[in-house]
Amino acid sequence: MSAGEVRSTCAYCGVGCGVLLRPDGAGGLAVRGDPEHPANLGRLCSKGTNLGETVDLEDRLLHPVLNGTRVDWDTAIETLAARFRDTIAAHGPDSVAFYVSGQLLTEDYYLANKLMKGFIGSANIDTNSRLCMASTVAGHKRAFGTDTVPGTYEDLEEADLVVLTGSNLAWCHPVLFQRIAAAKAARPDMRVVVIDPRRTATCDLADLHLPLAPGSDVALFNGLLAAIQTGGAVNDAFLENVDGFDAALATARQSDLGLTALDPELLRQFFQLWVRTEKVVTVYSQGVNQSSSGSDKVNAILNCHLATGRIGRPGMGPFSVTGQPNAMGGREVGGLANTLACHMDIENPDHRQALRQFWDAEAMPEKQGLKAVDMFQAVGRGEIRAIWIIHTNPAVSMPDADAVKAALEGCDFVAVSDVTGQTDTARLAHLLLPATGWAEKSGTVTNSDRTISRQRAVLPAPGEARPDWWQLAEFGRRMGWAQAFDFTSPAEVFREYAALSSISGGFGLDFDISGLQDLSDADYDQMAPVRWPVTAGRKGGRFFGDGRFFTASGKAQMLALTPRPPQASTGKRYPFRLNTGRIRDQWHTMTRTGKSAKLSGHLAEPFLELHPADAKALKITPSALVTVTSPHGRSILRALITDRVQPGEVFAPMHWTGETAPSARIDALVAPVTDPVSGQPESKAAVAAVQRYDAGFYAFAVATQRFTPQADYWARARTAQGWRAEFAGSSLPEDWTAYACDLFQLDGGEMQILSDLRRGTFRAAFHREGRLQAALFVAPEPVAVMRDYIAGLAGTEAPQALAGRLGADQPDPGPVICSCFGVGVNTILTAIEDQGLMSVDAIGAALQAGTNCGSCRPELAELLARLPAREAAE
Ligand SMILES: Nc1nc2c(c(=O)[nH]1)N[C@H]1C(S)=C(S)[C@@H](COP(=O)(O)OP(=O)(O)OC[C@H]3O[C@@H](n4cnc5c(=O)[nH]c(N)nc54)[C@H](O)[C@@H]3O)O[C@H]1N2
Ligand SMILES: Nc1nc2c(c(=O)[nH]1)N[C@H]1C(S)=C(S)[C@@H](COP(=O)(O)OP(=O)(O)OC[C@H]3O[C@@H](n4cnc5c(=O)[nH]c(N)nc54)[C@H](O)[C@@H]3O)O[C@H]1N2
Ligand code: SF4
Ligand SMILES: [Mo]
Repeated sequence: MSAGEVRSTCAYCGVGCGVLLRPDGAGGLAVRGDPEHPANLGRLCSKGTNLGETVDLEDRLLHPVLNGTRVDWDTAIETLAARFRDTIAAHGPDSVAFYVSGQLLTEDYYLANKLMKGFIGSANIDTNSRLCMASTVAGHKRAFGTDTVPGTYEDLEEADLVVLTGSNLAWCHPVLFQRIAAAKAARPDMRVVVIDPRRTATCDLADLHLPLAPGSDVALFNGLLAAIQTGGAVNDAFLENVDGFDAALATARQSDLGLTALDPELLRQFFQLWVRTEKVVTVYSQGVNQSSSGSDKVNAILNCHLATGRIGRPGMGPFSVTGQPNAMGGREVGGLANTLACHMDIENPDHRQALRQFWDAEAMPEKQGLKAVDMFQAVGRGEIRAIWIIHTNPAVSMPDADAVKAALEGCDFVAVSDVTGQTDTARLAHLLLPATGWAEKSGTVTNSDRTISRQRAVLPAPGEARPDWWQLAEFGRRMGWAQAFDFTSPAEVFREYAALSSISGGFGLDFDISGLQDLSDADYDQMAPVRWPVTAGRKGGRFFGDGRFFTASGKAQMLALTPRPPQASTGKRYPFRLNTGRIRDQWHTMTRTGKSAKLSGHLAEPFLELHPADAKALKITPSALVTVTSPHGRSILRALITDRVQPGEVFAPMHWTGETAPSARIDALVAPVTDPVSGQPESKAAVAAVQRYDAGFYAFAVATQRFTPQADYWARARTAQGWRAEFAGSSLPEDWTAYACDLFQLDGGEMQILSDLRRGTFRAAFHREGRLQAALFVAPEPVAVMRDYIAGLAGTEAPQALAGRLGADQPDPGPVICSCFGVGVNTILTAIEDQGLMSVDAIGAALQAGTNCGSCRPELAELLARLPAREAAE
């Protein structure tokens, strides 16, 4: 670390990479990976690398707003407390709710939970982790007695076989992917298997890819359990510590492997590899959790590790990777409606009593609160009359999102704490509370392997923004619980929390960080990353290698599991299985990554991955738009025709919103169907119909100022010089010139027009003081212009902008693959061809692509593989 740098943690995923931040004194931030952080050892992915592009104040919410009017904090918090107080007085504690987030810091989260469960006296606090980790939490608790991740990141490198199931690690946990890739390069005998209905970027590392039928994971892992037994890999000694083996095996044997729709030879190879390899780690994520059988999928995986005793020892174990930066911390503080703080149980009277005493709590619920889907349905029915939403955007990210929107529209009182007022959810709030953002706030987060890291404020709080923990503590004081919420710093909150964990340790539970309860403010300031548990006698390490579990009997539980298909069946009306998920360079609802031009260049538009055979049958041509309908909603997306998806299956990203592409809010199509055990929604297996969207026109536009097309379909993205948008409509405007003037709201300046009404094409460019302000390209078919090139012209002289492309001798670089150096796909393909490049490293040497953060390396490998008769070498 050099002078002027501050250690912190990346804002995004659960890998929890350490970053070194250097403020430039003008609001900007230089970011690099922390070589000493155990999660990343200096690496960062494209999102972490470009954090500096997301901290400007554009679109920030800078003061509280009540019913559209700016108010001071005193009025804001008093209103919030009064509305909650009155609602509770009239309708009881269960008529209010908090909906929070796995992106809150531990200190924020702890206070939210303490408020609701200890003082309001309801358990109506749930979190977006319900949409994310709930099935894993349920699976862990059923098998282990507690929600414990047994292993550590080092296991991924020490394993001889890494199985990645329902995880697109290359895009969603890129630094872990890079760590595995490096381990495999060093030890080529290491094997990687990817289990995913889609062929993802992660498959570039795979020795085997199993494109299983959506939702068929239980059948697959049941088959594996049976193969473990026939293959002689059952660990009888370890089974002394496990209950339920016989029943689990008997049920597994009856389960039909045909449900996976996998080639028997592929199954044989996978089973053989797993059975024969002692050091195996099974990594799983949302393809497992987000399912109506999510908890069973988790237990089916755990069954195999328990039967073989491959758990909690170096290089072995099941490994649930967490999504959000503090998804793990949220589970620890008891942020879910069915848990208590420090992994204690709401149904356990001893746990409740101990917590009540520790908090000197006024009122404690005895039963679970409403889980996310039920919570918003209760809002819709008017049973929950006041809700405070903190650090999450449910009007976009919840299933049946239009119903969630309608529920919030009809709710008596909605408060939203966010860094921006420009989200689909914030627009529905009566009260908006400005939160300090990632680089402006301090606290702790816990990553996927139980490592607690400090996040540190390096930029001043803008305007009147206040940290989430402060908002919660102040609310608690205004509610009349002055002593219980008398916190003046995150360090004080952390000490109380660490002290509380000694109680759960006393109950013999896993989560115990009592060794950190006496940290001074200075110690907390300096705190280095540390893996829990942290007690007088123990620091970090793995769980369960010793065969001791946290169930009443002390033994692990294997479960007998019967496969269930996704809840909705495809049929004549909705023939497609709609899968949803993430792309490499955007984070969820894009409120932060969407500000970065570099990140927005990778995939600038929402899309639907569709198999070529289906596209052909539906007469959908490349780059056409498609209408996707489900029983719950409708959307319009760009067709991306690819054999990465199977026939009958389609995939759409979850990121676009009313702010960026209103017709692409994909959760409007997802049914509010949940896993019966965990309450986690089935976000990966909706049903849908797909049709060609009959566009009367297609358009592409760039401008230096933000603009919003009026059209059936539009998608807007940031560029280095301004904004770009794709749009399309079924009917043509009467006058394109008037439309263009209206669109860009430019007055004055010069306008150049190139219009061929017979062919339906129209082009306009607006210059002011010799610089291009805006340009519009319209055509009856998807507009063929060099998009990145035109986007780069905004703000320059650009006399030939209307040509839409470089001269014939200058090729189109194509869409960006490497966001760090802005290298386009065509540039890479041409270099591969012309220079005979044979490896990802050779591409890096020739073009720099892939040599900084490395997030695009899987895509570079795929480009190499695309060219016939070549061996792609990573
Ligand atoms: N770039 C980026 N990274 C992120 C995030 C982000 O928004 N952007 N978000 C973070 C968060 S909060 C999370 S939770 C993680 C999520 O990380 P991942 O879970 O890796 O990401 P997803 O794309 O949601 O889904 C993973 C895969 O599950 C597959 N899948 C679908 N159905 C099934 C099935 O039935 N069985 C199996 N085995 N697989 C299936 C999908 O095809 C998809 O490729 O990512 C984190 N990292
Ligand atoms: N169809 C489908 N839906 C899904 C998923 C899927 O795979 N498919 N995945 C689900 C999963 S795993 C997840 S985790 C969710 C994520 O979904 P959300 O949590 O709804 O998505 P985010 O965009 O991360 O929302 C975070 C919000 O917090 C704001 N914010 C940023 N920093 C701060 C801060 O410091 N304080 C406060 N108060 N606010 C801040 C941001 O501006 C943003 O509005 O989506 C779920 N929904
Ligand atoms: S892998 Fe990328 S997004 Fe995740 S914590 Fe590391 S740098 Fe941040
Ligand atoms: Mo998540």
